[in-house]
Amino acid sequence: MKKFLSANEAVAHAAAQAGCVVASAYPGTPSTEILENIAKFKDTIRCEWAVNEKVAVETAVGASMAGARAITAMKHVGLNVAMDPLMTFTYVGPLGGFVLVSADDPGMHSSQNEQDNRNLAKFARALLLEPADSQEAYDMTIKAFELSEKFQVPVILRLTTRTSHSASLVELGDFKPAPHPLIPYKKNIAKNIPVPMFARQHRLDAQKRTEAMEKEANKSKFNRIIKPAKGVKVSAKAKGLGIVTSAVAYQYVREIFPDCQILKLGWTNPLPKALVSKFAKSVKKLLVVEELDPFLEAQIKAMGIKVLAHKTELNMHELNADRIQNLRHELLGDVPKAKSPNSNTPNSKTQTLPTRPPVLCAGCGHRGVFYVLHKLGATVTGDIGCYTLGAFPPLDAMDSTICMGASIGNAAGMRKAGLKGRICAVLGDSTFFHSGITGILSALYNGTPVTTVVLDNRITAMTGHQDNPGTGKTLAGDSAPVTEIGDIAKACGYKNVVKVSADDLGGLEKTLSTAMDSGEPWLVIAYAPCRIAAKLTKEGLCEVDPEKCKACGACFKMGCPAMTRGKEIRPGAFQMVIDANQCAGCKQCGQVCKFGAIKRVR
Ligand SMILES: Cc1ncc(C[n+]2csc(CCOP(=O)(O)OP(=O)(O)O)c2C)c(N)n1
Ligand code: SF4
Ligand code: SF4
Ligand code: SF4
Repeated sequence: MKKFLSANEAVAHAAAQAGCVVASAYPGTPSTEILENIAKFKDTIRCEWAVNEKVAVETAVGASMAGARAITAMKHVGLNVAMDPLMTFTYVGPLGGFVLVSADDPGMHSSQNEQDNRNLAKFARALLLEPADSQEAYDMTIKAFELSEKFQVPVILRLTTRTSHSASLVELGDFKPAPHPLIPYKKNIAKNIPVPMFARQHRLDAQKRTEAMEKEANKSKFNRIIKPAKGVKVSAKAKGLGIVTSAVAYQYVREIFPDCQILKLGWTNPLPKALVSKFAKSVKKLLVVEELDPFLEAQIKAMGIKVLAHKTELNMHELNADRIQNLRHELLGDVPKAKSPNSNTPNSKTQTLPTRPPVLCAGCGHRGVFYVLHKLGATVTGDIGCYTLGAFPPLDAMDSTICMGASIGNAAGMRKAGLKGRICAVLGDSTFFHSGITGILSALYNGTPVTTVVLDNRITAMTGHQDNPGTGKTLAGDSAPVTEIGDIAKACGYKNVVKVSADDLGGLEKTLSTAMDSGEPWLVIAYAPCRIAAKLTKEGLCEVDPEKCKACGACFKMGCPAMTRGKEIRPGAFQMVIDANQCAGCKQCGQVCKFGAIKRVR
């Protein structure tokens, strides 16, 4: 059976085919659809959204320790959150096959950094597989469960945005999803409790295991030498050039260097050194082409093998065929320079195209909070979610964004450092559950007077509206207990816990100014459901009365995309007109207009 699948979908199919029993993940682009697609196999796989990546990994670890095949998935930065259990689980080792999918984001299409998680796989002494397309994602995931059980090692499958989200034909073979039989569980404290006397032995075992894995990597079908196809004319300048490559970089190399020998690596940690040496000896010159860090190149050079140097920058941002063509132009000079390097690097010529900056949706409840924080002149430590868009003009109300959950610690640190004035931490409900609770607890415990605003829209909006402990629903659509953020804050010991409608600008201004000026810790819940998730995009409609609009421009400071410029009634002064197709009728703009020009008409 053949299906047209993205690599994310292929991983889900493979997990089902391999008999995976438990899947736990936390959403994050580009990995989110992996669990969403695994959920389609809920008859055979128990799957759930965890509150963060650490818990997701710990759940999969528990399932593996109980003898079941388990999978977990996350975006690259999610692995930072999950490194603690992973680093020790590589010592303890799985019982049931354990696969962790790390979806990296070269070029930062939707991330705050582009870390190359191959480094983390090596650091953790995990086995690393790097598919170059959906078929490989499928084949490697199935094999990953086997390898994990054979070597008792966590296997990391590293996807990137390009592979995660592009679709190609996948041969699924005899596709019959069924749970793999459990490996019988036996209590074994020497294995599962790495106190120092056991952990020292685990460390030695990990070394031996790495050597055994390397032996097998040298023979693996995922690592293979590819000769130029029959009939391909070998350019005189390309003769004797061999290229080592992996993952999606292989696709660009195959396109631009069809006349060269290629060592395509799919199993990259531990590195199949014998195979690399053999390949290096068979060619006159060796080039390494890989996306992001010189992960393979540094190890190959450390083996004493000479690698061709070049000036073309490859170790930053996403690769593409044009960048590899420029590399060939530099090294061989037998192709022209790419005319328009279709890349997303900051200096790319494509940047001359007009950009359309991302904005909060019309009627989004986050808008009013940022409008008010700007008005109150607060220093705002932000977090990651749709609300990060509050940083941009005209709202211009965020000073920092580091990583999920960082807002509260950042605000506390600023306060401790003696920064004067109003300071406020802002984060979403999903982020609060992910890693905000520890932040408020710490601020309270240490008596730091931080005001924290939780933008409670009852959904994980930014990654595509996933459920979380506040929504009352699980991934499978079953009902779940609703966790109230205010109850958590009160249980932590907060005296000042207030819930305000995020659409009520007056109420927000009063509450936030009182909170920030009080010298005490406050938790303010700004509540308004995400209009897209709750399908409230046509809840109502507001209109501007042209007789009353004085073109003062105040409402434009809200940056709602439903607002457009109307008639110019004085030079440079435009009336506001509401686009009826976009307006959600939230009435926020009406609260800003001093002339009563904006009315809700429906
Ligand atoms: C460690 C980590 N995991 C996952 C993500 C992906 N991600 C970005 S924002 C976000 C959550 C957004 O939900 P919420 O805080 O409720 O804000 P909303 O988008 O709903 O406004 C997630 C999961 C990330 N950036 N970092
Ligand atoms: S998706 Fe929801 S939370 Fe995100 S900007 Fe739109 S309305 Fe706001
Ligand atoms: S705030 Fe009122 S008067 Fe000013 S531009 Fe907007 S609608 Fe017109
Ligand atoms: S009421 Fe105003 S702020 Fe709300 S969606 Fe309509 S135009 Fe935008």
